[in-house]
Amino acid sequence: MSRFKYSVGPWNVHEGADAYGPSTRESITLEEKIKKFKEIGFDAVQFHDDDAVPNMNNLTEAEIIEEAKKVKALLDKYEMKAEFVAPRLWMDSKTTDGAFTSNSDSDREFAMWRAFRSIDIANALGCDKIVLWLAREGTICYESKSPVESVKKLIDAINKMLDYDKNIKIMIETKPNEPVDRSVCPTMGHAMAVSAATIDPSRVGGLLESAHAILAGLDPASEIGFATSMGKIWGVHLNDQNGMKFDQDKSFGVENLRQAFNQIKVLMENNFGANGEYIGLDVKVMRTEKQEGSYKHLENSLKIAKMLEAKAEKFDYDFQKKCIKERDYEALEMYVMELLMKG
Ligand code: 3MF
Ligand code: MG
Repeated sequence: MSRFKYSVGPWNVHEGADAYGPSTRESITLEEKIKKFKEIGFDAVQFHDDDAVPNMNNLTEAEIIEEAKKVKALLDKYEMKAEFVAPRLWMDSKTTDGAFTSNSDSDREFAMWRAFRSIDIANALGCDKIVLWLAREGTICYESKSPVESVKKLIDAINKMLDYDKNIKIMIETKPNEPVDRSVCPTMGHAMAVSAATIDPSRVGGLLESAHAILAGLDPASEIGFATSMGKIWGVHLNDQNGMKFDQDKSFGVENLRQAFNQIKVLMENNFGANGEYIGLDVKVMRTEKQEGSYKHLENSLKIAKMLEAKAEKFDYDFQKKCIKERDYEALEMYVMELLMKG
């Protein structure tokens, strides 16, 4: 029995296309995905605004809410919750040069429209969290935007969202690069600083993704720890990543088991989930996988996370204390390795 509730997004089951090649698998409908997520053992679904309401740019505000209600009925049918809605602000021709920090006034206005609609969709789905993965908020040509004005524009956009809905909470999903070269909000420290500068810091927190921390050259468990110390880790995207290259979204724990263990451990030690937070698994199946393997990475990641929960349960805090007292960190390290390697 896990102490955590787990969540996943529809984008985590995908057709296999990458920047260099076409799809390798067929599309699966949202309903089929939700049904399968439930069967695998997930408790909640994460949404982009247009995962819930496709083609939303061409709908009225009332129509968008109507469409979202149909998705809420689907969730109810399979006894699943919605965790958050994230405006997909990187896919549109109106956000080519960024969204909230774009140099174009009309593009920034469009980004706000999508952010407000995401809040409407979240309300229709029965959740109170918005995720901002700030994909194109940054530069690909450094001199094209002011690093000062960009941060101010981001804070201004978040303030408008906080003002639009007095209950909504915003989680900033930090990432240092990709698709931009330099991001305005690369780490948890940046997210916490942005939070503090908004009109209601109590409603602006962080979502840490393991791979994104590694891309920033940082340790995911320490990033989780940093935001936890501020009371602001409201979501995580656990996955894995082999060094500082393109974002890989590998199954959780498959590259660095000790690092994965320490992410689960810090979440357990700090009672993550006590306020209804979910552990999200933001993983992608390998492009080589066949249609019937479309969910394998989710099953594997969930299994690994639960196995690491069991390992963390067994962690001997008395032995840790003794090692700390004697300053024998070699012994502590070997203990951890044996804990992880022994059946
Ligand atoms: C990108 C991501 C995204 C976000 C998701 C929610 C595709 O690196 O991690 O997953 O998590 O879009 O905003
Ligand atoms: Mg993510």
